[in-house]
Amino acid sequence: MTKVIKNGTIVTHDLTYKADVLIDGGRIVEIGPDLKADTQIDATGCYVMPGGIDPHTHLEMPFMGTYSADDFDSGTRAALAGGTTMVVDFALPSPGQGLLDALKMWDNKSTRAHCDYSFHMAVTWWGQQVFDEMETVVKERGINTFKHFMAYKGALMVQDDEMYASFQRLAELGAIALVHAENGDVVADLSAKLLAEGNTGPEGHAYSRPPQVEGEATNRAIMIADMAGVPLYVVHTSCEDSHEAIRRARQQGKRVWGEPLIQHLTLDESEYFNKDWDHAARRVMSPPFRNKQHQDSLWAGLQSGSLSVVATDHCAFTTAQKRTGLGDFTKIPNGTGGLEDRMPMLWTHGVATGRLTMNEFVAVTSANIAKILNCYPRKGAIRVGSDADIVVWDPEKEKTITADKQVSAIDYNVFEGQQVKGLPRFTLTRGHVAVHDGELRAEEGHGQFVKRPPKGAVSKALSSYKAITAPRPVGRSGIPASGV
Ligand code: DUC
Ligand code: ZN
Ligand code: ZN
Ligand code: ZN
Repeated sequence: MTKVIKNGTIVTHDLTYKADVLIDGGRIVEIGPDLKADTQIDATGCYVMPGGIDPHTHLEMPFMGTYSADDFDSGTRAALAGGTTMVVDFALPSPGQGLLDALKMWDNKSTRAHCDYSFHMAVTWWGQQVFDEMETVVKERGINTFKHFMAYKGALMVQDDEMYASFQRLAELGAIALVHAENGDVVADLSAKLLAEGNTGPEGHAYSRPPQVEGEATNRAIMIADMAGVPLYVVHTSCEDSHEAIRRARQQGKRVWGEPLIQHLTLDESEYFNKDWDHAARRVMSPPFRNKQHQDSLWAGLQSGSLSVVATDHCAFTTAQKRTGLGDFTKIPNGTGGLEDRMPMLWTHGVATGRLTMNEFVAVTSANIAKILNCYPRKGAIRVGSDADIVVWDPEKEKTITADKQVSAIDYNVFEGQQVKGLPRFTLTRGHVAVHDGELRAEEGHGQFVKRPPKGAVSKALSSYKAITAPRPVGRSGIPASGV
């Protein structure tokens, strides 16, 4: 059964033009005028864009004594409802657990996915097993991105020597290092002091994670990545302090990318001072929301290209789950939703305000992500041969965001009451019409795993220092970092 999308304007990261799109077998097979097919999708008045890719989600993740409430069923349905056709989730070994063992758990959870997906692998501890299994993860499983938590002391956090050893291993494998960049030692100390002084409410969360803890960790990660010779992707860049470090590194020729979240672009720290405990706690995430100057910095980064992608860090908890932190902000599960709202919110606050062009919108919601993560042009493109992951975007369609009507399994929405203009009329996942005139017709299990092979070595930044004559460093567990 062939399908054709007719009468729309194709918008990709580099081009805007009128043409029909012919789909067969889940792929785009022809682009041009007057194409015919078995069924027709009317895109009159709409933009035909690559479906969004959210490079940062946590679906059904064990975290802070509970599990995030959206799983691969509700999470990927929410994604499709908002025009996102691929998510990249984090496979998270518990400390001591093997990478391949953790991957099995994520393989099982993801069988329910309604749209395509991939995984990043988290490195939550370091040892011979992790070192060895990394090769299989990269070469056999097609996962080329490994995340390191510089925060969550006593749980997920890795030390600098572990991070350095891991980064060198990734450099050998041609993979990319990801970091959650916050100084976990400082956060732990500030948190303890705040609690001791009686600051137990959600605003304590924001006070315990000032922009400096993020700026410091981002700078440190950039320097360690440079010494190891590995490209670096900084997740949830939320402030100027971190953005500045990324900007500088990029100017120096280093392969460093920054990922602001839609939440940090559109919500600010005043949310934590709301007198309603539930309101504030529902918005507790790490890093926390910042002030207007930091928001302006993030928008400027997207405009100038110093920041590359917009994600959600979708990690949704119900109000009941959040309430485990009543009386102690350090026990509020960290995370907010956003999968369904990222595209409409970014369009409304970015494109409709003139801050981003439509092509830049496509770049930061799909094409750049696909390029960095190495699944372009299968994803992130409207090209012959690309997967038919397409959103038919109606710039005139409006709604008010409300938890009552959302797909996500939680009982509130951090964007509650926001008016958005610009929504999917149709969303196609590998040719299957999952959103039809705004109505959701997703299919459980339709989603497939997307392999992302390593890109290979990158050329060295001209200005970067490399300790060529120094002895090869040894990881904390005594593993020679050279990999032999
Ligand atoms: N931050 C969150 O808010 N939740 C999940 C993990 C993270 O880093
Ligand atoms: Zn994180
Ligand atoms: Zn995250
Ligand atoms: Zn189908």
